[in-house]
Amino acid sequence: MKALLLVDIQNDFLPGGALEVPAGDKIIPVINELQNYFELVVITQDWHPPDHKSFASSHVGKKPFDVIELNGLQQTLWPDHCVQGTSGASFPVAFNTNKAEAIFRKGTDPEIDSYSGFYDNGHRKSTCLADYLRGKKVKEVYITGLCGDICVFYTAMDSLKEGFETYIIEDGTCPLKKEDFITTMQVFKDKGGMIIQSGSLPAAL
Ligand code: VGL
Ligand code: ZN
Repeated sequence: MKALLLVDIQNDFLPGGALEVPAGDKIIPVINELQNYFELVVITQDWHPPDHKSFASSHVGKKPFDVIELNGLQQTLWPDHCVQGTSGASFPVAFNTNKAEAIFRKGTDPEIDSYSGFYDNGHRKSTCLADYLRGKKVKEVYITGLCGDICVFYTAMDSLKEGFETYIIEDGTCPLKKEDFITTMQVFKDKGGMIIQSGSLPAAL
């Protein structure tokens, strides 16, 4: 069984959002089309409480993109984004979410960030996404979404660690920083990950 995992496609990561990914909205038609090729579609949603410690606003004298130590981990501070229940945390209207069987929320613990859809950044708590996929007999995981160099990358690395054959569909992702996408994708490939284009999928599946 193959699963399509749609990572953090939320208003705050689109142009005009609190943590906007340049041209992030370009992936939406690609992702809507891609879902036709998969029996199982799963979504992750960044879902922070308003006082999340990954927000610069939670630390006196800090500004977005400063780096601090948080509970033993290095933490980049972000603008407030994907706050539970806000329009920024919602899925864009153009994004078809009807086919998704499950939504895994992450980043809900105010003390720790969670870039991966599988675990928090300290690998301390699991979202049970891996168990869910194994329960559905999934062997191959295809990953798309935002941001390509952060949550897509960390989700893909955990997917490999969990033993899934893991693909990133490049034109179904978009990075916050292009140069970080190049370096992170090399790390992903070195660990056995595969990068493909959406156009090659219908034939490959
Ligand atoms: C993300 C930074 C902070 C992401 C989430 O979805 O890539 N990046 N929270
Ligand atoms: Zn976040």
